[in-house]
Amino acid sequence: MPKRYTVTAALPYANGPVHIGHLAGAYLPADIYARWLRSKGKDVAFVCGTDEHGVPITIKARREGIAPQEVVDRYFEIIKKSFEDFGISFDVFSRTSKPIHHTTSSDFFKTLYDKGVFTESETEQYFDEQEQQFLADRYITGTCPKCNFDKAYGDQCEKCGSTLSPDELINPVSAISGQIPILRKTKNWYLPLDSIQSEFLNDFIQSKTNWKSNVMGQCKSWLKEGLQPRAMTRDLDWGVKVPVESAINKVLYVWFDAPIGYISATKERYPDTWEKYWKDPETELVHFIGKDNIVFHCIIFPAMLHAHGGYIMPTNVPANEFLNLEGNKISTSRNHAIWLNEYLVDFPGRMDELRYVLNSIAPETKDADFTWKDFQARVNNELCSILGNFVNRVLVLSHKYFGGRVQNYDLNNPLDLELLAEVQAIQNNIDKLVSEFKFREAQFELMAIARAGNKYITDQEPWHLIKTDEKRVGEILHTCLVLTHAFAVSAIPFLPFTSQKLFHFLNVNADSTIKGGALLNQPELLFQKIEDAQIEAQLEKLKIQASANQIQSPTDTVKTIDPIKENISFDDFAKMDIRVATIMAAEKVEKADKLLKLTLATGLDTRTVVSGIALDFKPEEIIGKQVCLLANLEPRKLRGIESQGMILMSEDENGKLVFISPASLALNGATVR
Ligand code: B3M
Ligand code: ZN
Repeated sequence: MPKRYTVTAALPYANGPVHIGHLAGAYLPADIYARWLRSKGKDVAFVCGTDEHGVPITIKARREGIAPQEVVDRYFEIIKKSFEDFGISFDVFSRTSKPIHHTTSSDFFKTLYDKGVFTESETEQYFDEQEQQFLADRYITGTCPKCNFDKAYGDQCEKCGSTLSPDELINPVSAISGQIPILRKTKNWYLPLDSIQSEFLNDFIQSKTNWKSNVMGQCKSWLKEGLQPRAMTRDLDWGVKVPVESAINKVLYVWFDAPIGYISATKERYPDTWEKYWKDPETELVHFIGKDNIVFHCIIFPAMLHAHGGYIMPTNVPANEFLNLEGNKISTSRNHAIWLNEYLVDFPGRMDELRYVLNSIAPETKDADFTWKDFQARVNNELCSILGNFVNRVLVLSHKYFGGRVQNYDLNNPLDLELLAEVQAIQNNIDKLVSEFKFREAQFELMAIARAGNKYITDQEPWHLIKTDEKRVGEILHTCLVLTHAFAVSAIPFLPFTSQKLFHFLNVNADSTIKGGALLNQPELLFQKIEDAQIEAQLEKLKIQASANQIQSPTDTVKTIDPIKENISFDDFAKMDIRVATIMAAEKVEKADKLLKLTLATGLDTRTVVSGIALDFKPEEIIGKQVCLLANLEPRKLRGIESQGMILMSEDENGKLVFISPASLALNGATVR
């Protein structure tokens, strides 16, 4: 039995809030595991924090005209609060911009450097002269040499799926400035993954017999292809400075410093004892991540730790697949997501409901789909009708018949002993499943306790028996209370808020038992039904988010050109009534960063249109502008304002919006065709 556990959850990038996909993918399973270990009395360090380096953060800052530090300060707070709100029980939630992390990761690099681990190599990299910076692979676009798609990225073609390097692109363009980049020489330090593979990684991965098959599959395919040396430094000015004198304007590769962030966070929280969590062979190290992070945690980080020496290796990396939303990929850039902070505005206090549903459908072995209808069904049919109903009946009857006093239970009654033995068996099974990272099945088993209780009370019918055998009713309710307590104990990792409420109703804590003569507290309803109207409102909200985004630049992706849609008839086209109109007034929509409320003179009427252009235009700069308006688009409410039509927009190469306007003054109301 290991002495202690270090449990990590992927450090989220501090360039946006967190959504249900993040929660289901890494943070919820990690929290379930950490809470379960603690409930078994284990020594656990559950560490996380924000990943505050990397190119996307610098791009976002540039687009918003602020410093990267401001971006990460903003999202650190939002992300931290979401996790706290949902009861993610980190022992520390740090950030990689903290000095302790800069020192820790810089020292780590220096150790490898001094040991001669890195190979130095001078290469030619694309450099954007206008922006005076080297370009990360993702920020160079050009034509794919394999399929001719003209918006391939420097690291990958999204059309044919080939892995590329920037020098393979035909006609490369900087995605930051739109300029043609030049090649410039630069020196970087490489981790020789090829030699570390033969010397260590092959055996390391081979020895992992209990890793999930989705994780093992990816690892084996990387190793089979053969690893290549990978640069651990980058030409950038945002990040941890490379601690080598000749390195000017270079920082550590974000994937070098980020995993060291787990170590820095542990150091911050346990300055005197952190080493036992990272260096004692009796500690188990478990990383919870999404599938896109597998190579970094299973191959590159272990290679770094091995090259450094003195550290333990991950015991397991139970990575999850992806969660989709209403049948489509969750997308930050298209705003197709349920943001945790927004969920709590719409469903205040209902954290366990989301935890429950996300864990019920967790993408443990394959991608899964969250739908609002399914959310409603699971909350109403499982949490309300089974668990809530059972607990309510037990507590209400205990108060009604016995004034909330627990009656004495006859331990010799075989019927009830059988039930409690069944519960014990279920609890053992839950432990087994959690220890194997099968949280979804474990929670299903947890509900088996509630189902067994519900069936028992229905079969026993204490409401009939009370007329003839009060003593027996006391025993039945005592049995139900013992079962409720068992449920509450086993529910701690999954439904922490509910479990607290149950302990309160039962007036005992997790370690004590239900005793005859004890007094219960007054119960309240555990769960409320989710109404159809609430679900419809959420579905409508997703539609609005998507439509407000259709005409607005993605803020965190490089612009790609959409393929031509299917042919339509002229009649289809003629159905659209597009008119010239002039913007007479414009103002920001409160609490919606992206929306402007426009007043348009259409030649026929004056109307209001809500448009998702506020990130690219200030109200004052567009007044008086002639635009094209889709005038017969069905009116729709956006943030409570009725929008009567849609302004036609396009984008420039950087994804900034541009108006589709008449080339010279046209008549308001004139038809566009
Ligand atoms: N920030 C990537 C991600 O959020 C990255 C994880 C770092 S874990 C050390 O997917
Ligand atoms: Zn291609």
